[in-house]
Amino acid sequence: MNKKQLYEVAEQLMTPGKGILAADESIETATKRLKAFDIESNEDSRRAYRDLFLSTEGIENYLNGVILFDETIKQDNSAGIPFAQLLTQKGILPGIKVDGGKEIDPNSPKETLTVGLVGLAERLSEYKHMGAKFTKWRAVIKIEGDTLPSKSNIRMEAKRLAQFALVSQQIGLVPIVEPEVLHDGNHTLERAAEVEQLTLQAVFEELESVGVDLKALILKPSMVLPGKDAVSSTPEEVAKSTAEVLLATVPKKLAGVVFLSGGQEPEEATKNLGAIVKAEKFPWPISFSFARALQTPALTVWRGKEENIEKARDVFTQRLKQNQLAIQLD
Ligand code: 5MM
Repeated sequence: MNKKQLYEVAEQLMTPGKGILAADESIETATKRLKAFDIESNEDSRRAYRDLFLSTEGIENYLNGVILFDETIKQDNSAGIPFAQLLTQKGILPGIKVDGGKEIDPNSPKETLTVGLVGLAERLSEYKHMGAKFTKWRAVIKIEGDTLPSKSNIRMEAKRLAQFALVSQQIGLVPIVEPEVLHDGNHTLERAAEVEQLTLQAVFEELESVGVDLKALILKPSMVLPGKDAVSSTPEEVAKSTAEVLLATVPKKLAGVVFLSGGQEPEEATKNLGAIVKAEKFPWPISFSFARALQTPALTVWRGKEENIEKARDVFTQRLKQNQLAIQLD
């Protein structure tokens, strides 16, 4: 493993003033997103969906990286340029989601565990040859009353995230670990903070125990939010809780933190991001790695129609600009 190259990629991914686009929805999730606008989901419509965002002019002014999905990294844009090459030409680092989705947790059937460790090293080598510079693995943590998440589920997810990160660094790709604490339910902000803290504690214990180099690792956490069926909190409250949890759990030497949007309204995610960034003086760079909060407004305009592409791309660029403004420190 060439550490210097890993550090350079991690630093490039965290270049101040820009973020990372998560264009890595699995076929199942992409189908759900397209169906919501009556767009049929097939290989070509999913390619057109990716092309809408990735071929938008000027995205390199807002993005350091884009996370792709397996199908997408093997596809071309409408001008016949492979997506990974297109991004590289724009000076944006292409990355790849490498988890294989979820299975039922045998110890706690209401919870899931992320799969994909079998054959991971081989798959990562292939993606590296296709131009990927970084990887991402998502674990899903569900809150239900005081009983979920179970301690064993958090521990198993943390172990798998650590294993993924280790293999990724061994192959020469910078890992992004994404332990997503779901926003679903009616839990309080305090309960969300408690679960986020337990989760991040376990994740960093496992990362350190297998020897992952934190200087070549990026964390993609949830913001600390009350459940979406509970009374919402102000951006200041969200920022205070999120900052407290991160400062208590995330080691200083980490390369950076990029938040997911987690199904918040796009504007809400941006406001919360802006409040978090300004809440404290953090020891690591902070930015965004949104999927829905960047893409949904443009998808609403596009609706799969050629004649709407230009307008949809303007809307996407506006969302990128707003998030860029949110992460600026004055
Ligand atoms: C939580 O989802 C990640 C960030 O997206 P949001 O900003 O919309 O919350 C996202 O990168 C996610 O991991 C991918 O879309 C893959 O998700 P699936 O469910 O398709 O594995």
